[in-house]
Amino acid sequence: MAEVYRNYIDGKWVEAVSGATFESINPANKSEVLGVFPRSDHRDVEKAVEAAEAHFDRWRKTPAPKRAEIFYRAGEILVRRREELARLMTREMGKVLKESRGDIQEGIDMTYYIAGEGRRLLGETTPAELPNKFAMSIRIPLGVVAAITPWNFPIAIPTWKLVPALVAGNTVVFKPAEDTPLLATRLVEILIEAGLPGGVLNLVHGYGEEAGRPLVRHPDVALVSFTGSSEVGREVAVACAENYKRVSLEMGGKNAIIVMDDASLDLAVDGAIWGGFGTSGQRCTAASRLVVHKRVLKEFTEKFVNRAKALRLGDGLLETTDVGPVINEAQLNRIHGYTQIGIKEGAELLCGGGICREGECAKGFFYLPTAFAEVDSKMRIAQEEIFGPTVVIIPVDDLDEAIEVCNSTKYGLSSAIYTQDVNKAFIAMRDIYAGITYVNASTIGAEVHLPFGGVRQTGNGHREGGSTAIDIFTEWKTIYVDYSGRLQRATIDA
Ligand code: UN1
Repeated sequence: MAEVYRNYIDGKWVEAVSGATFESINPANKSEVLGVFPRSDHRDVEKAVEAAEAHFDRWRKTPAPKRAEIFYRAGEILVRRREELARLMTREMGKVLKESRGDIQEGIDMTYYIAGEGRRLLGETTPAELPNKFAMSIRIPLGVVAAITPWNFPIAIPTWKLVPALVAGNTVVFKPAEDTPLLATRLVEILIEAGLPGGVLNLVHGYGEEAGRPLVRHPDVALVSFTGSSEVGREVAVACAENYKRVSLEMGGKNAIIVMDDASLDLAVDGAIWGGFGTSGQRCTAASRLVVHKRVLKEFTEKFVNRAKALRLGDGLLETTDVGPVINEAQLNRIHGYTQIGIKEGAELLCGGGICREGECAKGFFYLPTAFAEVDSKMRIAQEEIFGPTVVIIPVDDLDEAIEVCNSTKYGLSSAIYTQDVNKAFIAMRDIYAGITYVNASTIGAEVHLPFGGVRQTGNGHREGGSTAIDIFTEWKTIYVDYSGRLQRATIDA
């Protein structure tokens, strides 16, 4: 019997009001149920928002360095439990163990990094234009923050949102993806163990339509921080607009690696394999387009396809596995649907292109690493985010064309160029329109202390991580103190 888990509302572990539940299963082995979770609806959301609202005043008045101490302790617990959590992550989400370890490490890094903000949360002081007057700006929290997170980084991405929101003095209602509720529960348990007071962070499990939607629409939620698909992100933004709510969105990508004719090809192939098939391509930063100079197209393609074909699919817990399963059946079918679209569009299938049902793979949701050649940049497989192990190769004549192709989707998260020519590298850094550009490295591997996010339909102008993380979760307040003891009129008396 799988263990039954609960929501965490106002400092108590509680069932959903309806009593309904859903299961979390192992995508590498459908018959393994990791837990049973409350299938929450608007009633649970209302209780959670009410609790968060009730605790806001005390939490915001707790000195920020004190708030932050909790997160240093949480970081220590994460370090201690890294291996256990990584193994659990691989079972719940599927990615191979070394990537799960990386996910936890990213969560640790973000937790420590943002805990440091407890002793900064910097504002500005600047001279006033009038004598005997003081001017400064400070950051203030917003109130109740809704954090809605995806399944592909079950610990890292929640830390990107929860830690800065809480260190800045907000209270939070956390609605994690329904595919990875167990890891979300573990993270909340760790934060409680570290000393977070009940009600400051509330956890509501469930589906987007039933729990996410009422959370986003709740009038007492001040800010929604969402990571997920562009379709859902648009819906979130529209709902927030109706109530003048703050919203931070981190959505899709169709990231390109440009491979120039002077590139170190082996290095570029390494980057393309890692970026394209790591996490089974289920990263918003995945390298799903390879934009390759025609002079090296044949050699690059050969090397890339040989490597792709040699990747071993399987349970991510096994040392021998290179690529784990995809998250669920719906995604598996969606990915396969794109293979059929690619074939219909006239692209040449080089490898993969099918669901793997052999041996151990029959137990889970496995898709063969897939590559298409002869791809035109306008094809749907070159434009739409597949979120699976599917990579398209687009030939180009020169750097100008490569950059044009790179910039030709509605997204703009990550990008990369492989070249040995410093001039070309700098042109790419200047002209690729994206939130992140790598030179001689793949499109994945963002570090927590730099801004993370994208242009166009990838985001809405915010950046998680970096010094910019705090901007999402605070408002600016400008303060003037006049100590002259008389009426002084700015812009008039000065
Ligand atoms: C995501 O795919 O949603 O740079 C985030 C990377 C990771 C984060 C990815 N550090 O690929």
